[in-house]
Amino acid sequence: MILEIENITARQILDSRGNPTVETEVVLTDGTKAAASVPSGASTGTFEAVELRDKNKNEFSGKSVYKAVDNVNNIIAPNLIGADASNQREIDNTLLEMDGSFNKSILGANSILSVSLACARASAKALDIPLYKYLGGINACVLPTPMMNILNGGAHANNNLDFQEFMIAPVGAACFADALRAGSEIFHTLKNILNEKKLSTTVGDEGGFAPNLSSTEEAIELIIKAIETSGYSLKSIRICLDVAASELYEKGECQGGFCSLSKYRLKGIGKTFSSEEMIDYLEKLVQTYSIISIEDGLAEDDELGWRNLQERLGDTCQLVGDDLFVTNVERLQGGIQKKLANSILIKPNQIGTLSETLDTILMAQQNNFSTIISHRSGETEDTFIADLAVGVNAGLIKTGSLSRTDRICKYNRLLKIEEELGENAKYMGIRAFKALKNDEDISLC
Ligand code: 2PG
Ligand code: MG
Repeated sequence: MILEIENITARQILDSRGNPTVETEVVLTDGTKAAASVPSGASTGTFEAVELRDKNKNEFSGKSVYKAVDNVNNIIAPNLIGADASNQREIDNTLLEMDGSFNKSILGANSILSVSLACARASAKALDIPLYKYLGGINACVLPTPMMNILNGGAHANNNLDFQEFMIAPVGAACFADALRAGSEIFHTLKNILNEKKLSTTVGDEGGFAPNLSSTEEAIELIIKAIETSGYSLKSIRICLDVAASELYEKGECQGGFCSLSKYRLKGIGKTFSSEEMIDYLEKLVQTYSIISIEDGLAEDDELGWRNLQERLGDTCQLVGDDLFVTNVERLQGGIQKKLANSILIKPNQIGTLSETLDTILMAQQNNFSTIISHRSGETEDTFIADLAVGVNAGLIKTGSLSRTDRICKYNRLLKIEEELGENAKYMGIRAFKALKNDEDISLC
């Protein structure tokens, strides 16, 4: 059966930050219509595929995406009309060939991804199969353990927290719905605690609170208080961090035979660390607070540092490459060979097509890396990543805090999927964190 593409049209819409992004609708000859929109990052990795923006200062501060929209409507669409939308590999290969660059800078990863995802969604709809099942078949059954970002800092907030994300993971929950309930309760308790301390309860880009605090430690201790006050144990709710260290990194420069050392500048706490000192600092945090996951603990360029970090903490903590791997199969392969990390963040718009995203996930899973399907800080109401997480049995998802619909819609989609799978749904809790030795018996309270 061929699911023939009749038409493809893109438009410019706004994301959760009010910035333009691309939405593409695919229409099949049987009348099926489906759309997909793409998110946008703030702390983007240097090696990500290119997000095409018009850079015309007079429109949306240079952020409009009319060119990307035009590329879909006038270059991509004519080449794909008549193609089989369910032949994802062929669709994606055609998109890659049409672009021809190594980083999708010609057509733009935003235009390419919107088409790639819309084709998958249209095919699922035409076949009357839920998207997660279309992507993963009868084996798609694992509901991801959510890593919920309840305190925002770094590039996602205008407070003084150096680290970007302070997350809670309900590893002791019996199912996804219970995990979400725990997250919501802790989020609201944290709000009360911040209120009592006369700290700000306004939220950052991913819906987590963004108060000014004196240190990373203070942020973690507030979260611990919120967990315990909500009646949960620190075994069942664990803390995860995204340092987003590329944002803190100042690479050493060489001039006239003299080289300055690379360093991490933590303005919030007024400290500057070498790579080694940064690792010492992270190790101390892991030991003090039983942190189970650190994303981008070091910068994308600090390869030697990553190797040392993995050697030091790789057996006790999930070490996640985000800017380091940018969902790129070649960068991941290098990272596996060099033993740089034990986990990868998966953001489809970092690489630009669904097929390439699936290739990277497969390589990670075959090499015992945990996979975390992730949103971007600028999101839309599109819930594709929720279905993707279940479709590939990723085990983990990162899609923000417990407020704002751009984040919550993904959680709500997962609730529905869990309901639909019924007894066949599996929630792995702590076992999704492959790097940890999970012999503990953990229940929620
Ligand atoms: C990250 C992401 C998502 P951004 O660093 O992991 O949380 O942020 O989309 O800004 O890159
Ligand atoms: Mg990150």
